Amino acid sequence: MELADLGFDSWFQKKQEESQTPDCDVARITRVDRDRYLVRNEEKEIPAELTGKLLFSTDTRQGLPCAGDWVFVQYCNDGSLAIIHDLFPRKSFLRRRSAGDNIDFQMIASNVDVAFIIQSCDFNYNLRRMERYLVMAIEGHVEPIILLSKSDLVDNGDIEKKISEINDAYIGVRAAAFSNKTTSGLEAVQQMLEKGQTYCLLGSSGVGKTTLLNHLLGRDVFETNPVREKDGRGRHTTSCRQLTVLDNGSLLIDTPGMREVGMIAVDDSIDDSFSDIYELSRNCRFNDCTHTVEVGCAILIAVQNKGLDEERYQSYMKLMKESEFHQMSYTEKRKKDKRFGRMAKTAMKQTRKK
Ligand SMILES: Nc1nc2c(ncn2[C@@H]2O[C@H](COP(=O)(O)OP(=O)(O)OP(=O)(O)O)[C@@H](O)[C@H]2O)c(=O)[nH]1
Ligand SMILES: [Mg+2]
Ligand SMILES: [Zn+2]
Repeated sequence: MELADLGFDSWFQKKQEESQTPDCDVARITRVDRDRYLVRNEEKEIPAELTGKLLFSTDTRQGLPCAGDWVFVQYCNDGSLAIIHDLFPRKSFLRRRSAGDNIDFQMIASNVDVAFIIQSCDFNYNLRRMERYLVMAIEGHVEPIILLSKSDLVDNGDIEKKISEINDAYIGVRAAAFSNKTTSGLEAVQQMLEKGQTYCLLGSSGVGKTTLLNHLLGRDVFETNPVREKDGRGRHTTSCRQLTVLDNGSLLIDTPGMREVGMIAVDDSIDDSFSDIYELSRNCRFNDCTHTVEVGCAILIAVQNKGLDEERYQSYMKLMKESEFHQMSYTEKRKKDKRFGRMAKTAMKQTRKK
């Protein structure tokens, strides 16, 4: 395998020629699991570590490697360990704002050509959430394609209605439905994948991202888990971001379903520090509960019953508001462009020009 097969194109070659790191090799980050990394080179996939210099010179999270990054490495231990000296500039990226922090971003993946924004046809389908992902892709110069999964759970009329709704709302964005269960529509998805191009699966937990990856691989390589029956919510099965090379030579990054509280994508670390509240929120009656006024809000009930500290609830809501504020600025940007489609089209043209 050559670097080109992993997506190393003339854009990156040029960056390499311009770089100040001549005595290093080049590899691509295939897996990030907290502070552990895997990289892939022409021959194999091996563990990697950051140099202390890189670690301590980076004061933002987005300065650290993410899945899909190209990096400058030196090998040690007979080539069984890579030391990451520096990152290549990113041609494109998927990232989201860290809540409670005005400037830092959490990187999801980089150097992605196409983002598959996946929602299931049943509980998970939601145009507003879809829009957040679309903005994320377009701002990162990534072409979005919308995929509706679990088409087996609804009838054909319903699928057609949803697809035309999406086509009306987001002009110029491709949308298709498929089922991992009946395999209907899977061939069409397969045909979207081109050799040497990088794709990223985005969407809530339980929509079937990893099941799709396993299908495309033709083997059950990665773990999947059933969703909760009453509301179709997933169990956060995939826990790290990982790039896989498919048989047809395309590259696919699977990601953990994003935790969305009240439809706001929040930073994992905040979610982690409020994991008790997060767990409670899974029992709210409505999927898009804002935890402020809703009947059947598990968080409000817990506050009332003194099962959850009122102050803790307030500080959680404060962080949520901040993150919502950031998201709102996206919507405002969008409003400036009268039509989302126009914005999408120009963004994609710019991406192709690069
Ligand atoms: N009916 C139906 N079930 C599906 C389909 N695709 C996936 N599932 C089921 O949905 C559940 C969740 O699938 P996963 O692939 O683990 O979902 P995921 O998006 O990877 O979830 P996270 O890793 O938690 O983000 C599994 O039980 C799958 O068998 C589909 O097309 N139809
Ligand atoms: Mg998964
Ligand atoms: Zn609630």
